[in-house]
Amino acid sequence: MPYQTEFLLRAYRTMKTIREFEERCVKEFEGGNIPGFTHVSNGQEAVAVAACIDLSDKDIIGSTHRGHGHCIAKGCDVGGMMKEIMGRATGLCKGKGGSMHIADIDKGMLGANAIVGGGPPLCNGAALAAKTLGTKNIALSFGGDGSANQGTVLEAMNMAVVLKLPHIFIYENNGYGEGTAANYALGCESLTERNAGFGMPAECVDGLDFFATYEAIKTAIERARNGGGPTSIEAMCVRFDGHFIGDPQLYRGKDEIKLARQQQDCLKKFRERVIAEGWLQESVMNEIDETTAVAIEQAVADALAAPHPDPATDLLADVYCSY
Ligand SMILES: Cc1ncc(C[n+]2csc(CCOP(=O)(O)OP(=O)(O)O)c2C)c(N)n1
Ligand SMILES: [Mg+2]
Repeated sequence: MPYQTEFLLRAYRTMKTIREFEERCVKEFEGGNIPGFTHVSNGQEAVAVAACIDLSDKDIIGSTHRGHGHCIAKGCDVGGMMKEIMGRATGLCKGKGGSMHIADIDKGMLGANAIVGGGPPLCNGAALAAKTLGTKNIALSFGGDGSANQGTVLEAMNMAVVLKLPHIFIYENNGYGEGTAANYALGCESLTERNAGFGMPAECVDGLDFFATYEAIKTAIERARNGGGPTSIEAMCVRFDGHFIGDPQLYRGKDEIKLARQQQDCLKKFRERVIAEGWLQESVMNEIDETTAVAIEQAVADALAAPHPDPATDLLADVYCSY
């Protein structure tokens, strides 16, 4: 068997946790328990988990506005995340960041980012620090197909090549940037070919296939750790929900979402593959489904019971530094 059982269980458990977390975020948002804007990543779980499963807490990731899955894959506590998203004082960022600003430096999670294309430049910094200090750690930035057209991102890719930085650029191509089709917004045929033009290895993978995505990213991580510089990986994937929760999605085909859930579900594909190969028993994955549902239920109950920040003491705390 090419993969250890513990690895496969961890991959499935993490993907399932993200799915359960995101589906629950939709429900809690609709119930009025989550303030602000929330972007969920259900459908894209395989990419987040394949990218982070081999990283240590000292490796850094930079995320996006659609970052819950990246946080969970990097090891952030789901209880602390749910509290954060609900704006509670005991959340990962004391309830002040919310869905789009979750960060957890102890886990190497540099931050979700409301600025599209904000992660790659920040990760260049983390990668340059790792290279300068000789730590062998790497940085990995996530971005969407839309972010790939941002000037900041193009500049970051060029700089990463010039400085030979241990930085992996992951592009989650879910077909849309807000309501604009990815292939309309891209000025050339292939994002991957364009990224290769910067002078780095660039690969396009089926982001619904955990194993294909994992193998491509594993090679990129090895290259980065061994001084081989950056890599671009475009992972083709599907967004099951709207751009944000509440998006009417009038720009999508009539049955597009229904068909995606039926035919392009990375969790279903993972289950089918591991059962067909005889790598995992179905009953074990069913047990994981049950324990995951219980864990998310608990995270929601705890978050709803958690205190809000106190404006009298917390409003300006951590806003200004004093020297
Ligand atoms: C610099 C900047 N420009 C525009 C926006 C508005 N905006 C938020 S999300 C988004 C689309 C991003 O698309 P993509 O990178 O494909 O990510 P996805 O939402 O599909 O995950 C845009 C344009 C922003 N937040 N920041
Ligand atoms: Mg997109």
